[in-house]
Amino acid sequence: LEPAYTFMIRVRMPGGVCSPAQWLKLDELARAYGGDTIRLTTRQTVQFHWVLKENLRPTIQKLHEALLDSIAACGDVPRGVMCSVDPRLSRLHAQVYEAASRTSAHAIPNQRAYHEIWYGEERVASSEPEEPFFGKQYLPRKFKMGFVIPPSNDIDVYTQDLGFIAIARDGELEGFNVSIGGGMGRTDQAPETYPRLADVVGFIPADKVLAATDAVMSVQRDYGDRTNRAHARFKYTIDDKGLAWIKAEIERRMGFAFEPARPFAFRSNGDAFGWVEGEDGRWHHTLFIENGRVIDQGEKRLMTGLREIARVHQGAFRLTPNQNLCVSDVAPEDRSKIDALLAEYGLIETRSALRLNSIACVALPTCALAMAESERYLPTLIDKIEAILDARGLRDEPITIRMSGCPNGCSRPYVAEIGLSGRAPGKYNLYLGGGFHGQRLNKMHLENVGEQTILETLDEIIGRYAAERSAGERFGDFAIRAGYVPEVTEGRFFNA
Ligand code: SRM
Ligand code: SF4
Repeated sequence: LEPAYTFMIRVRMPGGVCSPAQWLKLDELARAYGGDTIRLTTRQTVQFHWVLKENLRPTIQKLHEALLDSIAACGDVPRGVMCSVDPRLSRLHAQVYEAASRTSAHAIPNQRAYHEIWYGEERVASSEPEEPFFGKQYLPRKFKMGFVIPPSNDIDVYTQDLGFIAIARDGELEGFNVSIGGGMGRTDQAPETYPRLADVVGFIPADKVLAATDAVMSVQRDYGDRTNRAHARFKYTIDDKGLAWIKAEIERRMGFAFEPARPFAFRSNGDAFGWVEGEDGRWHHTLFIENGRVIDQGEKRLMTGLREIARVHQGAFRLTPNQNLCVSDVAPEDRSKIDALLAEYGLIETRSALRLNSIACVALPTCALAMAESERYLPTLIDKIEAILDARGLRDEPITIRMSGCPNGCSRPYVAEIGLSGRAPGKYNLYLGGGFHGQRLNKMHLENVGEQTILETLDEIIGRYAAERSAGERFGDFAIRAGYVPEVTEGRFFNA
């Protein structure tokens, strides 16, 4: 008798957009095979945990019925392509989303093996012995791409291997500033590994996105380190070869030069909660879903509520890079229907600005790499930090806080104003000084500390922040100005 092995399935969902019908399928599969819960991820998609080995094929086949798959959602391939959610900019969003989903379709490996294994397609021995772009093997390591629409940096574009920053005039997309070389992953006690923020290398017209994607990915394919996985991400290829060399090589492969980068400005990397009206007059409601966990719990019946919304909703669902969900494209006359369901299932709540800007990775019990709790612990830690903020009148002050159960950084903790990465059960490194809209790495302030030390430390710093901050000064900026951590200007200096 074989042990009851369980698996995780991650769905490919470019830009986090799915239809209500697709959501109903995801919900059905979660109830049938996924332990009655859906997990929204930091890259705008859905994961099922607890899928028994014998249920893998039925799950993947039923996803297929809903035009969903898990191709390139994991592995050394171009991963799920992200796209800003901001629903207000309807016209621009449609254009940028189209570019993101086209890039996803273009970049994923073009082979039939997935279809043969999971859908039972007949194997044709002579078909495509080698993948046309990747060749005999995939990339040296995972490769992440995202499209962002300023002023929101919700996708944390500087943490992507390849980022496209939309540049528009009068709501019409002109092209993208291209950023390369972001990444969060690092290893404790291995200073040669570090998070790195992407560099903006120039501007390309909108019709050159696929050419740029191929050129950048091929440079990493050909020059990335295939001998050491801890040093194989594109960020290390760039630091080893030099940014100027990499940029010139990309231009050579594209067959044209980047234009100078065009001006843009980010304001935050969080989500806009509640109802907002798009420029096309349709409405969008973003729901806070703590750490992306969709589940029925007591009065708050998220799983059931979203199912009931999907049954009546005529628009789309958009999963956000902050693990939240936007019920989007609601006609004005349908708003009251959605409001009634949100109220009926206990989905309308008031939260502190800290909690609304929080992210935790999955970690225990399903992540085999976890060294400490994350998703199951951050909410209670935030309860305690909220008490500190309340005492200083800072409940509504947005501060970004992100926790990961190990140094890999799946919650992108190294750009948070308060970052925590797990070292051992109950022990975390505390990082401070990240940029509010993801523009600056943070720096370790305390190593391997428990809850009491974290709270005492934050109590002191938050107390000083309340008393001494200058007008509009962000918590991360204050932590640097007050001398708690030095500013990190480059990933290479993160461990210095
Ligand atoms: Fe991640 C590995 C979960 C976003 C950096 N990540 C894992 C695995 C698959 C563990 C494993 O390899 O055995 C985790 C599965 C846990 C579980 O129980 O489900 C896992 N990563 C996640 C998710 C679900 C976290 C979440 O709570 O939302 C995110 C899924 C995103 C998606 O939909 O595709 C997730 N992971 C990220 C991000 C954030 C991002 O991409 O925006 C990062 C940091 C950015 C980056 O890649 O640099 C990230 N995950 C890693 C790494 C470190 C990579 C590195 O360069 O060192 C690993 C480990 C590895 O690859 O060796 C990892
Ligand atoms: Fe697992 Fe570490 Fe990623 Fe958290 S950060 S999901 S613990 S690999």
